[in-house]
Amino acid sequence: NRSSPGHRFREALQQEKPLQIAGAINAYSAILAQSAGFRALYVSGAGVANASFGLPDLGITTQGDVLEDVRRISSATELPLLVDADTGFGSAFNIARTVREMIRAGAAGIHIEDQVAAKRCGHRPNKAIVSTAEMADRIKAAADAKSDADFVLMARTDALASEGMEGAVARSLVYVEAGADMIFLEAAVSLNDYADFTSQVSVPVLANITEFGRTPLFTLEELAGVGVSMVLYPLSAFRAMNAAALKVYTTLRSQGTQASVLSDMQTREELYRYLGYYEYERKLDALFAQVDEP
Ligand code: PYR
Repeated sequence: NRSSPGHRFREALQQEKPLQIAGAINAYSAILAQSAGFRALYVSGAGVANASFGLPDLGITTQGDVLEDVRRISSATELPLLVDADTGFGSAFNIARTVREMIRAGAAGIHIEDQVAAKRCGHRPNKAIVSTAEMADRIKAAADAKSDADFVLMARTDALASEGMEGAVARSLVYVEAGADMIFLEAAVSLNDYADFTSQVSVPVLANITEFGRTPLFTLEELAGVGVSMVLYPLSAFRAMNAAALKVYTTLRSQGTQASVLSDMQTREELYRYLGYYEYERKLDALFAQVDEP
């Protein structure tokens, strides 16, 4: 489908090499990221859990929780959205439903990972993964449910930590065979890891450049040099927003005024500009022009 979000994601992948994918924690962040020039956005599972529910990224949020955020974000932007679907939110029929509902919610693609359902953040210790066969079944169920051939089905492997490069490559080849269009290699620790991986896996590969995790903050140029096709920044803006918010809250409590932190704030004028506020207001004025009473 040439106009589908999945098709637009694949177009973006052709236009930008590697494709930078920005995490958008909510609809307004999506507007900001779009205005900064990104061609694709990301809905992070950790982000949904942390920001929308105040919960850790431990597989606690549900399919419906993520879908609600996807609907809100996809409504606010033209950009294609890659969505974190954790382990698919259940067994085969649940995974099929995840794919159908994600398409309906406006997602361009999802990634499903090979961790056990009681998943952990990809950059934390003691992750456990399911068998290659079980993960292949997840991918087959998802691929079979695609109503749009362009919808992107990405398999994420967390195998590097427990099975090393050999395991991660062997698994990924099986996942591609099962229907994965792209691979997310989670928690690589060196550029050599990516070079090694991309030389053996022929589909587009995503690098997750999340801060304070196991992967160093490799630059776009470095990642381009080792065959990476997509570079993800899932929570970068969110972390900055959180630090700014805490500073404002503590300043209000300690100083009784926000005067000293005004420079950390986006102004009302800027907010209105990104929202197109004045156009809405003009429309309102035109629609409900003052009619003089007789
Ligand atoms: C997350 O942001 O939740 C990822 O899995 C990358």
